[in-house]
Amino acid sequence: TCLPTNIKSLPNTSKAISESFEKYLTYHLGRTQGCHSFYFYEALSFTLRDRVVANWYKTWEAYRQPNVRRAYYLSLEFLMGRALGNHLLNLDATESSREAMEKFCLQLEDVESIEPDAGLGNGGLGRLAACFMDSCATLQLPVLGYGIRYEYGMFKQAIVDGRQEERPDHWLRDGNPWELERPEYTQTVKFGGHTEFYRDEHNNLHARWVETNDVLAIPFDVPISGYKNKTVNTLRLWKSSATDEFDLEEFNAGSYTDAVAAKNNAENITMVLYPNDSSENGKELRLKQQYFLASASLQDVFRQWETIHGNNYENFVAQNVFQMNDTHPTISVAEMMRILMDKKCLNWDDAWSITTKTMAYTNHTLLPEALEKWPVHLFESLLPRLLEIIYEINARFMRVVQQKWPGNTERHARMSIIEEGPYKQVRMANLAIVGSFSVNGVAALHSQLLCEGLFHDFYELWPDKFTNKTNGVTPRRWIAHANPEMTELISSHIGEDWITDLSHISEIKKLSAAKQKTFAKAFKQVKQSNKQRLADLVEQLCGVKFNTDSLFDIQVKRIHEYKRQLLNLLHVIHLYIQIKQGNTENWSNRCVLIGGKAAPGYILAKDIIKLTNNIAEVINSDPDVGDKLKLVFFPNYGVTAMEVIAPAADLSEQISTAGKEASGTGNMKFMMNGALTIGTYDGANIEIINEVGEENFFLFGLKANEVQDLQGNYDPMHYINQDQDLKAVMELLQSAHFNANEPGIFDSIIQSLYNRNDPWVTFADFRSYVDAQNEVAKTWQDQEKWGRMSVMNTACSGFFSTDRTMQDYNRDIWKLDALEIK
Ligand code: DL6
Repeated sequence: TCLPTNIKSLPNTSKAISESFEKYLTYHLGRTQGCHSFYFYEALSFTLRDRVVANWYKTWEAYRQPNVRRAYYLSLEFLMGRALGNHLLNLDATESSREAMEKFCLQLEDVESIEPDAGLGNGGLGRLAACFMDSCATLQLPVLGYGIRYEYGMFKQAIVDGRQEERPDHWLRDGNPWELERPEYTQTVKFGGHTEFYRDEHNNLHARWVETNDVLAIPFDVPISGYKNKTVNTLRLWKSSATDEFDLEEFNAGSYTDAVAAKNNAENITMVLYPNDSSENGKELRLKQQYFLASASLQDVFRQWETIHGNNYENFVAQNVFQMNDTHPTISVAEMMRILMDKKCLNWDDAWSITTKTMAYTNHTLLPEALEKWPVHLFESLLPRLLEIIYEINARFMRVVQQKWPGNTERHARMSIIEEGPYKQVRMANLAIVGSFSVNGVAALHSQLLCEGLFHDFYELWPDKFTNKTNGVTPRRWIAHANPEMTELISSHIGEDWITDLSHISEIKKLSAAKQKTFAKAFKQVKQSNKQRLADLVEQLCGVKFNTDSLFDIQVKRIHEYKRQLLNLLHVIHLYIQIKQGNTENWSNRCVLIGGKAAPGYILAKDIIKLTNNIAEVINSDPDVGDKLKLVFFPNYGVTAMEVIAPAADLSEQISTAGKEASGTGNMKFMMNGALTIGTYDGANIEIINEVGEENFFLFGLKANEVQDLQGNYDPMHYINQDQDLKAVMELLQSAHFNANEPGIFDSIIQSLYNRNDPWVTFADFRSYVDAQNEVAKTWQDQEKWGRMSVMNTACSGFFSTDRTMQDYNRDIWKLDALEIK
């Protein structure tokens, strides 16, 4: 053919955008005015997508060159949120699109608000992956994301009678203009069957996996544009689909419908995201999802490799690196071995050398219960060939351990990839560590605790494998997009460089005294206007009026005992008691907002939501309380909600039990947007303190080692007996004041707090938390001081950009060259 290979970039002028918009709406979508507003969003998205296609194509071309080293980010979760606003920002097309929309009497913000969140993740881990993708494109790093195109994303949380109800999130129902189906790159993924051995013409023994149930993996590409550059990276999401072959036996036996129905099993693999963030799922379908992602993605990488290099894998290590996001995709280690040995006919040693030089693993948790293990019997039936390979990896690894620690059977048992016991299990973290050249944690303390605790044995064996890579968040979404007024203000003082190099944001500190003063004043005004935006949303969603002069005190994250929303609630009850007792001299009015989803099977977390709503109802309707205190549970917290919440926060609650939160990234979003943090010495809080100084942070609570020492000696009554405030809070809670018509509903929460084995030691931190909160209230009285501290938080947030995080990964692990797209 003589089709053009040089696709031309399209102009971003408002005229060009409005023409294209009209064309899409009219001719492609066949709609006119009066149609459902989704079509406006769709037409504008197609218009914008057209404007990334040329550069997308060029980026692929550049990455296809023979010597380009590439990284692949393998993740079961990418919590992308909305795409349109992000591309508008990156393409510098916001104002021209706004103008274009006005021609059709549409508000750009209204059109943007129609887009459903791509909620393909649970929380921190998935959102981190999304921020990484953004930073890699902006830094022009050749990184390809591989994930799953879940038909149903993270459930929608409805609050009914104060309780969480889960509603399906069929985000793809109306179509997704941001994806491009690529059926030409479909892969086949095998399940079931058994292994067969055979000899080739040179009498070498090989294995092949036969009589399998095959499933097709169809890729859908999502463009990831860099900020005002020409790089457009790709997030490749796999959808499962049935192969065209029917079960002929069943078909011929007349069970046509059964034969067709069996195909549903294949389609089900990518149907739904598992909504558990910190406990393993243990479900067969989940293991299928993990293998499906690993197999399809690795095959895709080999396909691309072979189109350029044929069957020569000599340089494969030099040009490819895989980053596994938690244990979820770590079956990739065994799958890589299978492909290299069974498909490419390499011997074990060569295959193992390639695998262990290209795989890298990031751990995201310190909770042992979140480390995935899979029953061996599941592997046996679902992935028999992979299990054989894992056994062989383990046998060889155990020889290394035996050599290093001869006869130390306890250590051998701990390090083995296979856990013995009533039923054997495959330990995915052990497989990941053994199969990778790099293992990293996500904050300094987390990485240190991994080496001292969970992964200590492995650290002793391979100390050089372990590093820290402190998390970050992308300043494009979390400042430039979410907080345009603050962006404008900062840029007007220090220029725009900070958007792509956040270390520049510290220049705010160097402004002349006079400029600092005007800056601080304007900064406060911006905060006020963002608070109004949130107050309006809260009123709309919760029916509660937030006074924007009050301190906005915010805790949004997954609901979990270790994150200690309960500690926050105990403090709220304490404040309520103070108000009722008239102890309100020098009072600082507060609006407390708590939001987050609970895993559907996590009953106690769901009770915490109910408790929040019940307390809120009592407080918000008590005329004695008025504006002194408000409490809301913000429903259906997610990425888009955070874009409104973070810019409006005065106080960010990061109050996990020390040693339990791997990093936290919400803390960084709040800090960037000028919130002060009240927090424990945990996760990335520690690095926040290092950057901003303890004088600009409200630190409280036990340190990780103190929490550790307390385990086994924790006596909740000790704290109750010596603290009248805590006693009063618990008495009120136990008196059914907040559940007058629902007796006993909070008994399990109360019991958990009184439990001597409470791993989260909530009572132990109550006093220092309340003291720190009193300090917060006192500081709030001095608005000038608060304002200075607030500016300092933004000015010191430079370290927490994912651009820095990606540069750290790249320097130490990936070693990619940035590629400028011309
Ligand atoms: O690394 C991203 C994010 C951290 O910021 C959180 O501290 C951590 O809890 C989260 N981890 C997970 C995985 N499982 N668990 N628990 O979501 O990762």
